[in-house]
Amino acid sequence: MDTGELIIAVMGPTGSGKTTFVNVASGSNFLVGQGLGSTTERACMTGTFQVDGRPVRLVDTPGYDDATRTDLDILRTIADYLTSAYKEGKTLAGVIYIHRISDVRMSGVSRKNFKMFRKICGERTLKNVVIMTNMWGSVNASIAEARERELATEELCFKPVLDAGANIMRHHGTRHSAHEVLRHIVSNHAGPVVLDLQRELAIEHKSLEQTSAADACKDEAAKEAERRHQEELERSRREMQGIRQQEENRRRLEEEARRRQEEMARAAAEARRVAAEAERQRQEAARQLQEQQRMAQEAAQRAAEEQERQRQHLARQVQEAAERAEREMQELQRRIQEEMWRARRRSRNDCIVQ
Ligand SMILES: Nc1nc2c(ncn2[C@@H]2O[C@H](COP(=O)(O)OP(=O)(O)O)[C@@H](O)[C@H]2O)c(=O)[nH]1
Ligand SMILES: [Mg+2]
Repeated sequence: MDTGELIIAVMGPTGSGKTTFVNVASGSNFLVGQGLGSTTERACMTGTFQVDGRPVRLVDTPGYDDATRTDLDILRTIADYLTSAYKEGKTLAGVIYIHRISDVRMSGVSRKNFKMFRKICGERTLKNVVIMTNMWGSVNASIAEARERELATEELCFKPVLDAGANIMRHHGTRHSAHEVLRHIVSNHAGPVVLDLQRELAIEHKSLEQTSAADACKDEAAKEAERRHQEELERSRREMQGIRQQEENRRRLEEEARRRQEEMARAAAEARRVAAEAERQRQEAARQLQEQQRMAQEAAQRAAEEQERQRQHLARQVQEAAERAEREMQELQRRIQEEMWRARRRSRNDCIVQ
């Protein structure tokens, strides 16, 4: 059933701006991602709009991201849509793969998305593929141009698909710029494009798991499992390190507390020793003072006794001197008395003689 409509699928990593581009180009109002939980989960087709007089519809698709769903789950969503569209005769005219020029380098998620994209498209459809860079306004122009050159010339980036016929174009966020990109596909259109994934599923009747895209998914899933395992190991290692660190911190704190306790005990013992020494010195000083007082008292007593003794000795001497003087006086008086007697007698005798 060829309705004359050209259907173009838009693919790329989550957050690359697929829904924004689809809305700008078609005037649709699909939900644009603003954070977790607001990404496109199913493939959805816009209404018809005109590019150079040709009816065009765009298919917005979910991107592979590590956060919410498995790669195979997302591939199944895209595959279901593409297969039923193919069976309904809604063949594609081309595919746009979006890459943010603001990305400093192609991250693991970007590479995974691009690898899956290549598996979905296959080699034969690449001339109907446009690698579209956007977000040019978010980065310095010369840096963006250098990145674009690198993306176009690096084997690990877009070089292989560009060599095989794909084109790289810029989108500047406007409807006009979006239509420039679409115009390129519309003007290149030379018949229905059957992607490898559509061929394998709708023509070769393979199961999804048998397709080369699912195969790549399995690789990715194994890598993803390995990556998660490594992350888990790393987390456990960090946790162990954290526990060891905590243990070490606890041990260090305990050691510190023990050291402080010892220091405090030492300081308390020293304080006790100093207090005891001060008490001993105080007692010694008191004892010395008492001793000195006692000695002073004894000396004073001795001095008083000596003084008394000397006073008594003196008094005795004075007494003795007085008694001696008295005796000598009496002796003298007696002698004088005698002399006088003697003199009186002599004088009486003299008178008698005469
Ligand atoms: N600066 C800038 N931001 C954009 C552009 N396109 C999309 N965005 C922003 O990028 C985020 C993801 O956009 P969205 O269209 O949901 O990406 P999707 O996950 O690929 O569909 C949103 O915050 C958009 O506003 C663009 O061209 N320039
Ligand atoms: Mg989206």
